[in-house]
Amino acid sequence: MKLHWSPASPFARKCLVCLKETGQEAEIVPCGGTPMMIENMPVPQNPLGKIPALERDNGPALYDSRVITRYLDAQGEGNLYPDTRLWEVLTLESLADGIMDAALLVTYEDRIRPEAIRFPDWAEAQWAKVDRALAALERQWMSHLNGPPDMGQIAVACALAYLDFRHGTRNWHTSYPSLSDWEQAFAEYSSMAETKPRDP
Ligand SMILES: N[C@@H](CCC(=O)N[C@@H](CS)C(=O)NCC(=O)O)C(=O)O
Repeated sequence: MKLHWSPASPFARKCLVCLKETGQEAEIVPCGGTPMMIENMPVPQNPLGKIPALERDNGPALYDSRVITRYLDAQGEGNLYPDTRLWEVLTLESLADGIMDAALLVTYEDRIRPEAIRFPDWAEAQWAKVDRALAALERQWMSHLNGPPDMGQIAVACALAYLDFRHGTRNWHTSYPSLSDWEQAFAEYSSMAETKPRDP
C-alpha cells in the first residue's frame, strides 16, 4: 500500500494514526499543494486532487480519509469502528472532519487568497462552524471521548491539533477546558506523538 500524505494535513494524519493503531505499514508518499497548486498532489489516484489517497496492492486507489480509515481498520482487523457504537463513532468522525474542512478553508483564505479579495465575514462564518462543533464536543461528547479509543476520537484529536497548528492565536482552549484537557492526554498515545503536524 502507498499512502499519499502530507505532514501538515489532518486528514492524512488520521490515516497514518489508523495505520499505526492497527499495526500495519504502508509506503508514505509525501505530497503537498492546494487547489491552486496541484503539481505535487495525487491527481492520478484521486481526481479531486486531494490528500490523503491510498494506493492498494489489489484494486483501485481509495480516497476520502473516512473511506481509507474504514478500509485500514477492516484490513488490519482493528477495532476502531466497534459495532456496539458504530453510528456514534461515524458521527464523531464526521464532526471532526467538518472541523478540519472549515479550518482548512480559513487557512486557505488567509494564505492563498490575494489580500485584495479576501472576505473576512466568510472566514468568520467558517470559524463559527468550528466553534459550534467544539461547543457540541464539550457539551455532548466528553463521555464518549473518555471511553475506549476509536476512530472518532482519533479524528477529533487530529482536528484539535490542526486548530493549534494553524489557528493557535484563536485559542479555543480557554472556552472548552474539558476538551482541552482531553486533547492533552490523548496526544500522549505514541501514534499521536509520532505524527504531530508540521510544515513539509
Ligand atoms: N474530505 C477529504 C478532505 C481532504 C482534504 O481536504 N485534504 C486537503 C489537505 S489537508 C487537500 O488535499 N487540499 C487540496 C484541495 O482541496 O485541492 C478527506 O477526508 O480526505
